[in-house]
Amino acid sequence: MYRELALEFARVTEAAALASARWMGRGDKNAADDAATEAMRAMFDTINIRGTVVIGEGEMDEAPMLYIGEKVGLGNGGIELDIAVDPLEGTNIVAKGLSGAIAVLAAAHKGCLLHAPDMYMNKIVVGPEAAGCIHIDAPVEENLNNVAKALGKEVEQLSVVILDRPRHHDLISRCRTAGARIQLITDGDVAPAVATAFPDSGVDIMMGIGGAPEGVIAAAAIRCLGGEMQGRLVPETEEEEARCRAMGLEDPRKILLLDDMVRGDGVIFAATGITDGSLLKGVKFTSQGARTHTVVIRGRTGTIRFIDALHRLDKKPNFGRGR
Ligand code: VTB
Ligand code: MG
Ligand code: MG
Repeated sequence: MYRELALEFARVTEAAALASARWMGRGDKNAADDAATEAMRAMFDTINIRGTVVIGEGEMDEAPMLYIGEKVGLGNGGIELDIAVDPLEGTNIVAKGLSGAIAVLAAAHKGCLLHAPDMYMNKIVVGPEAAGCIHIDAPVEENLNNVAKALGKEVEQLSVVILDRPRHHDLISRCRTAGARIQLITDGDVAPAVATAFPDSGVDIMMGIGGAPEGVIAAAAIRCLGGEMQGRLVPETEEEEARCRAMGLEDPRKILLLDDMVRGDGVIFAATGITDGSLLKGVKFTSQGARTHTVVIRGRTGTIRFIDALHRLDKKPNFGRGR
């Protein structure tokens, strides 16, 4: 994977973040999502790659842009890549002006990303220091104890991120009984999953059931960062089970390890904050333009770049608005 692409992909998530940040708190999640998607789509087509969206905004008949199977990039002779996108991860977050929305993508060599269908996935994620200390089927108390030990902390000092949903009632109460601290989030489990790999982020573990596409995107980052993630799809209908089989998973409920979700280290992950979160600051508009905060990670070398960018919107009136 060419290293120049890291900066190109940072531009792509910056554009999506800038576009959707205009919709913060305005109560219109679809407008925020459309703006992000359009800006991301336009910026992709300035890059010399032959990309195929494998995780995107839906199937061809339901999403006008960045649908699964769509080609992105300039095409002519560029490297062939599979791309997973979530132009606005956390539509409700932006609509309400809450924290933790990001624009995010992961790119890998063709065939190296699990084509996760749009269904639920049970996930458990930790950073490098606690890699090897979790098991998705272990009792939650055991995982908490083992992670605390690996991080040199008390269970009472751990911080666990869980989506605030009725389906997590039992998980939440068991974490509380064990004494762990919890951050319940309204939406957006990708950013906190990635944050587990940053010891000063305030997130030690992310667990619970969220989107499968988001699971694979988070797995790309965790793979680059040397953390550990385990997942299990949660097909809820026979049709969903059939979809799992169609994508090559004979047992739809098998445990998915990092290798099953993201193969090889030819991976680039990029995310830009839209609203403030544990990993990234959100977009800020000033008299000078706009400021964005992005992280780009390359699997090959493991280099993590945080990019603090000032965008002169007066010089680029269309930047972040589609083109
Ligand atoms: C999950 C989670 C996402 O939406 O997909 C969630 O992974 C949807 O879950 O980060 P519900 O059906 O319980 O609302 C997000 O939170 C935002 O896209
Ligand atoms: Mg989205
Ligand atoms: Mg999402």
